[in-house]
Amino acid sequence: MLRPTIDDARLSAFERDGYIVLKNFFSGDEIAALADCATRDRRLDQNAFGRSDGEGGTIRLSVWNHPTDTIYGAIARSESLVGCAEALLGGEVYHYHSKMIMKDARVGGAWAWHQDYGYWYQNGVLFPELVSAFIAVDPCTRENGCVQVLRGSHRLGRVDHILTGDQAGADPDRVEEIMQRLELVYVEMDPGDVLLFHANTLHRSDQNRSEHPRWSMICCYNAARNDPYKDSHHPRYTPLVKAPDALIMEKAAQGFDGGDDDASAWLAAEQDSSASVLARPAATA
Ligand SMILES: O=C(O)CCC(=O)C(=O)O
Repeated sequence: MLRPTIDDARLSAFERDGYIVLKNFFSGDEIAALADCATRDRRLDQNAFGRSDGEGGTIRLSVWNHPTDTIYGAIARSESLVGCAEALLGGEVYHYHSKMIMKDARVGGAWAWHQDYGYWYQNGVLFPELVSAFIAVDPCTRENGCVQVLRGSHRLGRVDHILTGDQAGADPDRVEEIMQRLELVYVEMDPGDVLLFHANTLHRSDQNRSEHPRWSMICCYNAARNDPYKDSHHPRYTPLVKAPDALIMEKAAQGFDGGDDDASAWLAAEQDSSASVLARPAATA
């Protein structure tokens, strides 16, 4: 299939807005295979953890550092997707981690306004030269809590983040002011669409109170030249071996039954510590 690529117009849009949506990046077959594998994958479920959203809901997600020998790894290593990350970051990238956000119908939690670099800064990453590829597994709508972005917010630089519930969120006073000046965009997506966003783009999403799940897979890439100066729970530079896109359907055909689980691949809740080193706001009387 002919996938969208990063041409000059898209690169300019990304540089101006801090995000870009590539429609129909993954085919109907590929995304159906991903959805099928993910919903049947016991290991994804067993390794999932919850994070309180500070609004009475819980976010459920699974996180892994290295692309595994599965359909998830085939997607994260796919020549097309990695090619987009390279084009946006201007050079070689490596896999920083991937995650599945399982925002289930009626109970899926909200995400507070944040910049990913607000967390990753803590991990010894010196430049905000990272990009996240948010892959819609289900339709993402306003009703089921699609991602919202503040257009152009990547140009603010890094905003201070504080803990709310178990989540790090950007300083709310500052966000309130920023919202007066920047456009709020609800990024509604169809399955197979990909939202690529800059590490300093402010984004959030509402709880899912609808009858429809909103699962998504996010692959995060760091520029190879931006190797963190210290160890953290996410990897330092590790060469990324790109794979032909055709591997996605090959891996889908292998399914998830049997096979060895690489227990070290998954991150436990207590290891996902980018947020927890941040300060809580001072208690008020
Ligand atoms: O899934 C969402 O709605 C947002 C996810 C997100 O912001 C993140 O993983 O950093």
